[in-house]
Amino acid sequence: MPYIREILTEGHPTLRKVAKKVDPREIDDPLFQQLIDDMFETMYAAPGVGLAAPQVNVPKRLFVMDVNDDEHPPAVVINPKLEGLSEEVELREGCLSVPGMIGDIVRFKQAAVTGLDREGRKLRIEGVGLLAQCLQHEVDHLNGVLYVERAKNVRPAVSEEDKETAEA
Ligand code: GNR
Ligand code: NI
Repeated sequence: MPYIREILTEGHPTLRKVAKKVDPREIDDPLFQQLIDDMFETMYAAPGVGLAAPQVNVPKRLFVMDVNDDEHPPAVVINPKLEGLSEEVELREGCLSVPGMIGDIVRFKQAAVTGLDREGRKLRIEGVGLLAQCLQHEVDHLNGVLYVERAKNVRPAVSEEDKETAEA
């Protein structure tokens, strides 16, 4: 059964480390499949739209996401490679590992990742808006980067709109 894991917060060293590539042979290991299930469970409970493995203290290159739109079902991406596909825009962003805060950050408006799915098959996800933002945010986590070090005007989430960004 999946369980909710503890989400690390800013200051924990795992969040600042470059995560290790997943050996594709590990993907069908029941413990690895359990990790994926637990990451979804943890992300939905938070709630959040994405969660990277280092946030649950697993320094491996994978993340889960569910941006809740019709075109993009929930996904897990293993060993992602990011492509920026457009100009950059400034966006408001939050992170479960920096609770209650938001900031303004420059991101590609459109982006894609390629990688492997939970069965070890190749996958590509491309999109704009929150999906593109989330892809970039999660890949940053795998490189030991928190948005707060690249964002401007990091501040407590006060308005309802800010809180939505901070929480989901
Ligand atoms: O839930 C989340 N919401 C969010 C909002 C704007 C930009 C990025 C994100 S990702 C965040 C979840 C999280 O911290 N993933 O690592
Ligand atoms: Ni985050």
